[in-house]
Amino acid sequence: ERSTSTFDFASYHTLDEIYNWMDMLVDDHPSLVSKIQIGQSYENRPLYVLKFSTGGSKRPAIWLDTGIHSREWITQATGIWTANKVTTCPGNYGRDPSVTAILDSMDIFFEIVTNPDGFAFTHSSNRMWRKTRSINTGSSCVGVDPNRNWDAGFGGSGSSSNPCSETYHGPYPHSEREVKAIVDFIRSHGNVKSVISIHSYSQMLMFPYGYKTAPAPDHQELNELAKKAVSDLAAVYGTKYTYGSIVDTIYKADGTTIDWAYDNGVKYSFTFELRDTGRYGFLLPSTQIIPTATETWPALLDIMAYVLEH
Ligand code: ING
Ligand code: ZN
Repeated sequence: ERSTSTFDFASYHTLDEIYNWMDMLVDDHPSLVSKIQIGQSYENRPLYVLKFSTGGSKRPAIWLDTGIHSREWITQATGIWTANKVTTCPGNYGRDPSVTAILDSMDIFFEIVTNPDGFAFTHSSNRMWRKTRSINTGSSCVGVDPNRNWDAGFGGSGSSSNPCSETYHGPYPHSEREVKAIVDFIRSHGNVKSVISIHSYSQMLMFPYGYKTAPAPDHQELNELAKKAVSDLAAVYGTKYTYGSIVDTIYKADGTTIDWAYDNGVKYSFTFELRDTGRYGFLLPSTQIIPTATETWPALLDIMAYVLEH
């Protein structure tokens, strides 16, 4: 591959292919996109973030992550399509008025392969791997759930203390390098206004809280924005999403990304569960990559445009 114009967005790709594609994207759009490394994974893979920026310093920022659960392949694939969308006409910076307005005032940080060790393992050994690949002292079971490892209700009943569980919270908050790298990045940046963390599957758009049933102080506002976003998503192909707080919409979940973000001052914190509702689940056919990404785009734009205005 020498150029992003020949990359196959309708197929699932390996980690090496995705990391090579990132370099092509930066090479093709150097005034808009750069690649930063925010840390290293447990197995010492680089943790890369694409930065979309038209200038300034520490502009208000949107954080997006896909693939924190490695088996949720539709999310990394949607991430690739979306990052490309921001740079390629139509609908890109300089052509789409809402993308242009967003990037005239804000930066977007996009971590596409948030759990690279797990992702490599889904290709090499076990397609259904979800967690990190950390070795757990005193257990033969590997990995921590990186969506239970954040310091927001850490260790509660919506997570497991058993290292063999798919929802093992880990030995202490932010024990996972993949999580700590994001915590350190968001803290040191200091001007992140929105965190959007993308999972699959279930077709849901959720906001805090997951660790408690009490509504978030901004519940009503977040609910209205989620309602608009799922409506605009459904307008594309009729795909129905439910929405609401995590605890009301899916289940009690402790130590999640967006609860940590919200409790650390990021008001517009959302999490998507992309297609489908279970027919294929994590094994969503690659024919659905472009339709999934296409319908998700207006929902993402709704959130980003709203953050710009508030
Ligand atoms: N489900 C999510 C999980 O981590 C979720 C649901 C997402 C809860 C975001 C809280 C926040 O259990 C999947 N499929 O990962
Ligand atoms: Zn997930």
